Amino acid sequence: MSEKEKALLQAEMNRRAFLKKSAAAGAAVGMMGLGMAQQQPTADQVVRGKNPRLIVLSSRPVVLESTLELLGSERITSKANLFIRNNIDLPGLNTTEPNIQPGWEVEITGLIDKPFKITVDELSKLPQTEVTSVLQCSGNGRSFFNPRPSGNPWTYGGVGHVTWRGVLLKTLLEAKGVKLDPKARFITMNASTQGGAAPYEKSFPISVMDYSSAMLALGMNGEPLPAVHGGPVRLVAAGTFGTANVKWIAKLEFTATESPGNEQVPRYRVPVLPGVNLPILPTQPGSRYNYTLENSRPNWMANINSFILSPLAGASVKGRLVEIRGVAWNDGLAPLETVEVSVNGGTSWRKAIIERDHGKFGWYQWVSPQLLAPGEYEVMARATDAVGRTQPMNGNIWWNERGYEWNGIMRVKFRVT
Ligand SMILES: Nc1nc2c(c(=O)[nH]1)N[C@H]1C(S)=C(S)[C@@H](COP(=O)(O)O)O[C@H]1N2
Ligand SMILES: [Mo]
Repeated sequence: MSEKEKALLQAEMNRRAFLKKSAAAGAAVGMMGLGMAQQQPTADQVVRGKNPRLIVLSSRPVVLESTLELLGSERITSKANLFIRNNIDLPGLNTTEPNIQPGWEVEITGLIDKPFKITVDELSKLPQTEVTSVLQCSGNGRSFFNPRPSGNPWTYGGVGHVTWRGVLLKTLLEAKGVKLDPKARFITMNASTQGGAAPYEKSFPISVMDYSSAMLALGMNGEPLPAVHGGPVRLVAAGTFGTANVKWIAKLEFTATESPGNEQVPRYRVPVLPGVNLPILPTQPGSRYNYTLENSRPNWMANINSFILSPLAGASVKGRLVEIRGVAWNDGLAPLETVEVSVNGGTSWRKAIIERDHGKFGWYQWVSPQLLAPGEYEVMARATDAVGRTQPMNGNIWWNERGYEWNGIMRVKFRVT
């Protein structure tokens, strides 16, 4: 991280600490019966059942950020600790309780021979599939871009590791004996507009049915899908960024082209040069870009990333044997091959031990035992997959106007005593 990035991060941390403090002070004042108009609510006040330690980036629409500490405290992110990113809130669903609506209908239409509607109750009777995957907002890490793009100032907590259960789209089409028109190239999804909610429309290439276990998910972590995470039914395509994993799904349309809606373009896209094989076309930091369907691509497959979850920044740990721990993942299209750890500013790297994986779409847990004398350290981690995709030392090489898809190498300063 450059001095400038560090200063930005520090300023953000100070701002958050201040917001937290003033929220606590506000609550105390409230309890004394004095009331306070401008208090910042805590996460559990914004969404019932959430951990109050989540960071409230916005209370309307709801945007809650998790923390590295919470992510490191469990193998599967619990519904209390999972981040939330709503562009549009559905009224009455700000709770982690299930949204029991067996009669909720999903319309399947567009370029298929037999359009149909199916209820949640019928879906629950079809064969169910489970998949553990990383759900991540494509804006996660945005705060580390320099200059900082506008948008929610996520640091690392716009991500979680979740087990979904639902009906694969392939299974659904097969069960219904439905055939796709060869002109169908995209799946365009619409969220419910119940309660007067604004429309939310997103497209995926149709191939997510094959490579991403695209499903209509009814369950999360062994329970019915929490209302705030899309219950009773959401689209989940493992290995993709969060944005097209449409919650409260009402319609799924097979289309020849991407949705022209605002959520598809200009939002949730990164610059590309057609025909040039780069994940993101590097643009001048701070510059503007006129996003079209042709000169950009949507955030879909997640890029490779790794987080250090222990020690946390600023921690004091006992030497000499220090276990550095973390997680790493990619889009599931190629196996993750190595996670390397450096404790000397990148001069030398040592392979971490991959302790456990959770299937190709989940995250891998890794550990790197290091013998460290007392002193100050900065540790870095870098994941690489079998097709050579890896994380840049300087994540800012992918600077893009809207601040998507950050995967710069993480650096953590801590002390060994
Ligand atoms: N209906 C609907 N689906 C949505 C969104 C939304 O605003 N409305 N936000 C998307 C974005 S940008 C993200 S990152 C994920 C977040 O999922 P979560 O809130 O369950 O964590 O939901 C996606 N699906
Ligand atoms: Mo997102």
